[in-house]
Amino acid sequence: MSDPVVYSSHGPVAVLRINNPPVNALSVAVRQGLEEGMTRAETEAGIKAVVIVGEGRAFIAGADITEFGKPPMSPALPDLCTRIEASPLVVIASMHGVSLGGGLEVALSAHYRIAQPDARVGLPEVHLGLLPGAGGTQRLPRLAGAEKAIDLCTTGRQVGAEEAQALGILDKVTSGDPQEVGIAYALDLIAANAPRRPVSELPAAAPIDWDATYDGVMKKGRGQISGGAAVRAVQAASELDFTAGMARERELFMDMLASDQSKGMIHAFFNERAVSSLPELKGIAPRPLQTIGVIGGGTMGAGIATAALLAQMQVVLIETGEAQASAARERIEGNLAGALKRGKINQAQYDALTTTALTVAINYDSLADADLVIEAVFEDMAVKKEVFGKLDAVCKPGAILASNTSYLDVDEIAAATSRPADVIGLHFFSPAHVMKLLEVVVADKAAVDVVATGFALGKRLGKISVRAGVCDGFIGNRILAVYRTAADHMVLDGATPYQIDRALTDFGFAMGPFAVADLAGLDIGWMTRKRKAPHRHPAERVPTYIDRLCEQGHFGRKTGEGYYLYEKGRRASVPNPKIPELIAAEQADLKITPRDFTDQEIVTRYMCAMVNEAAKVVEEGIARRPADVDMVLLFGYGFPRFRGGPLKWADLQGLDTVLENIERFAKDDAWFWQPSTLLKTLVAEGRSFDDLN
Ligand code: HSC
Ligand code: NAD
Repeated sequence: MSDPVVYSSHGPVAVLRINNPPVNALSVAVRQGLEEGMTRAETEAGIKAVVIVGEGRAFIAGADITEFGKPPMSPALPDLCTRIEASPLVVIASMHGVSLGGGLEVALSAHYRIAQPDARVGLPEVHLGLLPGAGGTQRLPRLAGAEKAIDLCTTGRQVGAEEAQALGILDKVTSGDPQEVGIAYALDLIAANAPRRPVSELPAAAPIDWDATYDGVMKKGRGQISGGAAVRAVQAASELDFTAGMARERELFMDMLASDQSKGMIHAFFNERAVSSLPELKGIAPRPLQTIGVIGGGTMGAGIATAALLAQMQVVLIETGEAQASAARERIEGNLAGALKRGKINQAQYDALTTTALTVAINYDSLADADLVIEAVFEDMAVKKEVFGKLDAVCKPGAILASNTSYLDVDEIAAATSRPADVIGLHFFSPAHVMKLLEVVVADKAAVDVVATGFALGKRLGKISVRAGVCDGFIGNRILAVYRTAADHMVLDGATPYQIDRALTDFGFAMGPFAVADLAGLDIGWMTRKRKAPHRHPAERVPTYIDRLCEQGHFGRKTGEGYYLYEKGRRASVPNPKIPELIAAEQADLKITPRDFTDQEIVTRYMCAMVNEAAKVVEEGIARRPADVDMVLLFGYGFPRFRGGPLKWADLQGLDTVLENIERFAKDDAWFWQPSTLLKTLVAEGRSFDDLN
C-alpha cells in the first residue's frame, strides 16, 4: 500500500498529499503522516510554506468513522489541528471535492484556504449524532460569526465554494490542478511576505441569544440532542478563551460519542450503504435499463413514472381509458412541476420530460420496447394476474416484469406468466418520487440478474434498496401491521389515538400511526380487515370502531375526515370528536374498563411489538440481516434516524429487557405477544442483533 501522506518539496513549498482512498478519511495513518510531514517541512532547509492537498475525489471527507468507539490512537485529530496551526511555516489548504467534518477542521487550522469552484465544505457531524470535535465549533465562528457557524453545525448542510468564500471560510477560489493551484498560491504568499494567520487568534464571535437558539435547534431536532450540544460549543467559543473553548468542545463531543444517538446514527450511516451490496450479486451484470413501462397511473404509478423521468429514463405509462390516461399525465406533470419549483429541474428539462421522455397510452402494444415494466394497478390478485398475462404477451424477451404490490404473493403473480424467472416485486413507498426506500422482493424463481437489475434501478433512482423475501407485506408492511395492532389494542384498553401519536412523535417518529393511517387512507385497512376476517383466529383482538367511520365514506385526509379533521388546504390536524364516542361504544360492547397509559408504556409496547415481528422477519429469512429491517423502517416508515432502527434500538435497550417486557405483556394476550424464537435465542446466548449484521 502506498503512503497515506506523500511528502514532496517544490522550491520553498512542501506539499503533503493525502492518499487514503476512497475519500481521504483521517485515519490514524493519515494523522501520523500529516504530523510527520509538518515536522519534516519545518526541519528541511529553505521550506517556507506547506500545502495540504488531497489525492482522488475529495480533499478530506472527515474523521475516519470506523475508528469511533475504538481505543483512541495518537495523534488525536484536535491535537493535530493545533499542531498544524502552530507551525512557524505558512500553511495552506488547497481543497477540491468535499472537505467535511474533520476535513474542514484541518483546513481551518491552516493559515490560508484556496479551493476549486466546485468544491464543497460542511460540518455534517450532526448527522452522526455528533458535533465537530477538532476545533470546528471554535474556529468557524471566528471566521463566519456565531449564527452561520451554528447553521452549518446543526444542519450539516454542505456549502459551495462561492458561499464558503462569502462566509470567510475560503480566501480564494481558483480552478486548476489542486496541487498546482496550492503551490502557486503559496509562492504568491511567500513573495508578498504574508504572515501566518492562525484562526484561533482572531477575535471571538459576538454573542447571540444562546438560549433561544438552543431551544430552536432542539425543537427542530425532534428529540435529537447533538444539535443543541453544537450550539453550546459555539457559545463556549464566544465566551471562553480558545483553549478553554477547545476543552468544552472536547467534553461535549465525548458526551455525544458515548450517546445511544450517535451509535444509532453511525449504524444508519454504514448500513444505508451496506444494504444494497448482496454477495450473490457480485459480478452479476444487470440487464440494460433505458425504457421503463408503468401500468396504472394512480398515486403510485404516477410517482414511479416521475422518479424514472427524473433519472433520465424513457417512460411509457399505460392506463385503462382516455380519462384515466389524462388524469395520470396530470399527476406526473404536477409532480414534475413540484420538482421545477424546488429547482431540481429547469423549465427546458420539464418540457423535455413531459413530452419526448413520457408516453401515456391505453394500448399495451406501446410496451414493446420496455426493458422493465412496473405494475401499479389496484391491489387485487385477479386484476394483477390479468395485467401480467397481457405483459407476458406483449413484452420483448428478457424484459423484466415487476409488481409494486404492497402485500400480494409475488410468486403467484409470477406463475401467471410464461417467464417467472423475469418477475420480481419492486415495492415503492408513497410518494414514490420522494421516499427513499425500495423493497426488492425476490420471488422464488427470479433469475439472479433480474434481482441485480432491480438493485441497479434502485440505484439509478437514488433509492436505498433492500432485499425482501415473499410474505404478506414483505419486510415493512408486515411489521407495520403488527405495531399498528399494538397501537389499536392500547386504544381499546384506554389510550387515545392522540396520546399515542404524541408519545410516538415525542419518541422521534415523523408521524404517529393514526396520523399515518389518515394519510394512507383508512379504506386500505378497512379492506384488509374484511379480507382477513374469514381466516381470523378467535383469540385475535381487532378493533372495528374505525370501520363505522369508513362506512360513512370517511377515509382520512383525502376525504377531510378520519382520526383527525382536515380543513381544506390545511395540514394541521384537529382530533375528530366522533372518534372517542366510537371507541367508547366498542369498549362498552366488549365490556372493557378503560385504563390510563403513560407515554413510556405506549412507547414500550409499540416498540416491543415492532422488534418482535422484526425478529421474526429475520428469523424466517424475509430480511437477510437485522440492519436490513432497520433501514426499511428508517427510509420507509419515518423511524427516527437517531435511534438507528428498531433492532438497533432493541440492542441498545438490552435484548433481555425487551424479551422480559414481551413475556409480561403475553400474560394478558398470549396470542398477540408470542416471543420470537430468534429473540429468545439471542438472549439465551447473550448476543445482540448487531452480531448478526
Ligand atoms: C468527524 O469528522 C468528526 C470530527 O469533527 C472530529 C473528530 C475528533 C475526534 C476527537 C476524539 C478526541 N470515514 O458515501 P460513499 C466510506 S465525523 C470512514 O458511498 P459518495 C463509505 O462508508 C465525519 N469511511 O461515496 C463508503 O465505504 P464503502 C464527518 C467513510 O461519493 C465509501 O467511503 N464526515 C467516511 O456517495 C464511499 O462513500 C462525514 O460525515 C468517513 N468519514 O459520498 C462525511 N466517509 O465503499 C461522511 C465515507 O465501503 N461521508 N466513507 O461502502 C459522506 O458524506 C460521503 O461518503 C461523501 C462521499 C460525501 C464523502
Ligand atoms: P390507485 O388506485 O391510486 O391507482 C391505480 C391505478 O391503476 C388507477 O389509476 C387505475 O385506473 C389503474 N388501473 C387499474 N387497472 C388497470 C389496468 N388493468 N391497466 C392499467 N391501469 C389500470 O392505487 P395506488 O395507490 O397507486 O396503488 C397501486 C398499487 O401500488 C397497489 O398494488 C398498491 O397496493 C401499491 N402500493 C400503494 C402504496 C400507497 O401508499 N398508495 C404504496 C406502495 C404500494
